[in-house]
Amino acid sequence: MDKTFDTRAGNGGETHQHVPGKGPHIPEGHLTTNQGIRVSDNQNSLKSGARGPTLLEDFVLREKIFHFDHERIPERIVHARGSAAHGFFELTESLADVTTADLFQRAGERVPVFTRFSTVAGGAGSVDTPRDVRGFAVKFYTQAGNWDLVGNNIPVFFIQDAIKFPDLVHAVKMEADKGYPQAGSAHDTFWDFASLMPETTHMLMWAMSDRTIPRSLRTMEGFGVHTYRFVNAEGKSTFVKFHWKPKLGLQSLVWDESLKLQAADNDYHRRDLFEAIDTGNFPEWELGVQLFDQAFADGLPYDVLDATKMIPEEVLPVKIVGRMVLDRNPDNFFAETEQVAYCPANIVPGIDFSNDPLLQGRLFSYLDTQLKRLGSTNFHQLPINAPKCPVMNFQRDGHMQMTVPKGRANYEPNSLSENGEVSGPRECPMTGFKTFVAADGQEEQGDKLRVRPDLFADHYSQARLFWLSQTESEQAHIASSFVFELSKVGIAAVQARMVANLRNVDDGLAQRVADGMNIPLPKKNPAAREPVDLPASDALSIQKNAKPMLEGRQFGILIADGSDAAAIAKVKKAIVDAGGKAVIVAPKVGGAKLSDGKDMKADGQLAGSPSQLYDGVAVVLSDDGTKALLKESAAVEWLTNAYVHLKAIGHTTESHPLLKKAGVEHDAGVVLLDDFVGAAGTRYYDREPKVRTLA
Ligand code: HDD
Repeated sequence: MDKTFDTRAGNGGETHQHVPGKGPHIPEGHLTTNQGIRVSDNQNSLKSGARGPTLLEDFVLREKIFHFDHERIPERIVHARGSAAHGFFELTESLADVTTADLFQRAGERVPVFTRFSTVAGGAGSVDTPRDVRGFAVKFYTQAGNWDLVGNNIPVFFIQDAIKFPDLVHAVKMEADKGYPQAGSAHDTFWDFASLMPETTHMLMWAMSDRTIPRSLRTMEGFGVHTYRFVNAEGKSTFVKFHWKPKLGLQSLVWDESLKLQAADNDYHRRDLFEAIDTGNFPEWELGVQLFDQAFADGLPYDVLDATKMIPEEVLPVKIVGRMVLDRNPDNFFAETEQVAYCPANIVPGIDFSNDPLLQGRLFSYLDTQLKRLGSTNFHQLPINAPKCPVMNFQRDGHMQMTVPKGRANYEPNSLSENGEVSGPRECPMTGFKTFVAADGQEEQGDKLRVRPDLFADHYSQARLFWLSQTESEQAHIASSFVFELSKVGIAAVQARMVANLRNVDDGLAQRVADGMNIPLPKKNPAAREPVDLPASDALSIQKNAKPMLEGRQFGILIADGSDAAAIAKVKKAIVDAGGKAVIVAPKVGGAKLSDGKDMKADGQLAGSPSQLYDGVAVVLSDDGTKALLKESAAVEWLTNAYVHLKAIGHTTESHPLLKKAGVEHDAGVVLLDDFVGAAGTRYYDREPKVRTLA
């Protein structure tokens, strides 16, 4: 026999006694195959002699490789990259007068939720901070069944009819021949499609705004987008639009920062969500509703069934009725975040669909895609998808049936009970789901036509409303985003066509975009329907609604050998007391020797912890520390980037030469260390004209 040696972990005893890093999540017991057979050796395949061929009979090896080979399932065609968390929804105000939906009856009651946020265009392994719409999907596990509110962080959509969805998605994803770009709309095919489809214009305005570069998943609004219906006990219907409002307020990145974050931390948003929950800083949103009736809808200058339109809060206030708190990270990314299957058709009694043609198409698409993705009609039995209320019906069998139905009764009605009476689960005419039917029966009647209602042809009024609602700085960001994206388009006719469309939104915007690319201002594209003037809405601006605060934000404190120990402790405490997170950054992760002779460990090494990871920075350097860091490009860039990303900078006077080398000029956001916390809760947008040319 060949000479052999034992390669099993530890001393080669039973592996369950020698699991490295054993923690609460590591299962106890013996290692087995999927058939429950104990495995004696998990390091070596079965061979004929130590240097001989591996044997086909090695079922332990074959099973392990077989299972591994099939670990991946098709990624979502859109929204492939996502991050999710468990939590609860708590009703704060009963809506019993307008809906029978069980979760909206009793104030104070909670239902569990699982919420997944996502980018749209990129693949599952792409980055977290491209310019992109974010998905905001909530599964409510109510006592009356699962309700999925599958929304986005923008209240309108690119297209009006589901029949255009495959075209939109083909255009925005990587180009068919090239396989790039990944996770971005700045390329020919997207803008070709967008410029040919003026109905995209309103959402393009949102997409080019800072809404699509959120600071955190915790600082995004969410919207159900479509008009839905509530139905009450009398069968009366009320239209409803759903809104999520983040407790931390709306916050966005600066475009240059979001680009640099793609290098600094691909998982910036995913990590932020996970760490916030892990440290007990539970993200929270308020749920709001806009409620209205048919007469109100008829009086609006836009159609509430058109998903490219929204109703400004100034026209119809958002009534807050509950809150959602995310307080538990998934235990397993694949089993939960990847296998969760949202579907707008998952709806509960008391809520109903409207005739929005985009929504109607979605009702088919999601169930269909889940079958492809999860491979079985029984995907609803997966723990993350299974309702938390009883499920009883006579649907049977299919791939991967996980339950074992008992008895002969697999049809309804049946009289197979012991006493011979009709038995088993029966319909519930009073409490079951009923589609809303208008009393006059008019709603759903009409000829069979492939047309759109008249008001759908107004593609520009709300795009203009959005533009006029922004601050000067926000308008400059929008114009510059158009310039950035269209500058990546190689077809001159597409650039011109897009600018020609923008002339219907605002001539000034179109001119700025044309100037930014240095192309002539094209003739205005004729509008399908002349836009009307709508009053601006302050609620649509991020900057006008900013909530300066340290809570939920993190701050980098740069130290080096010789830094003042007391000053570090003071600024750190002030940040933490104000609800922020303080992160010590030093040239070496082992730390620095401070003024008091003691060593302080760092949380991050300077070269690997650039300032784009933080909402504001404090520089606590001595003369010697400053001198040493003047030769460190990472330190200079740390400050330059914090400055051009419009962040607060707190500093010691000794740090001045470094600030100077980094090009930092004094303004309201560049302050001495003692004033840092007072300045750190916000960005300094009025600094921007000093640091970059905007369109
Ligand atoms: Fe969609 C996924 C949101 C229109 C077809 N969509 C998906 C997700 C979100 C949205 C958040 C990810 C859910 C998750 O985290 O798993 N989609 C929207 C919104 C829309 C919208 C807010 C417009 C108001 N979607 C839309 C249309 C269609 C689809 C018109 C098709 C006709 N969407 C899908 C899909 C996806 C999806 C292909 C991909 C993966 C999945 O469903 O589960 O079926």
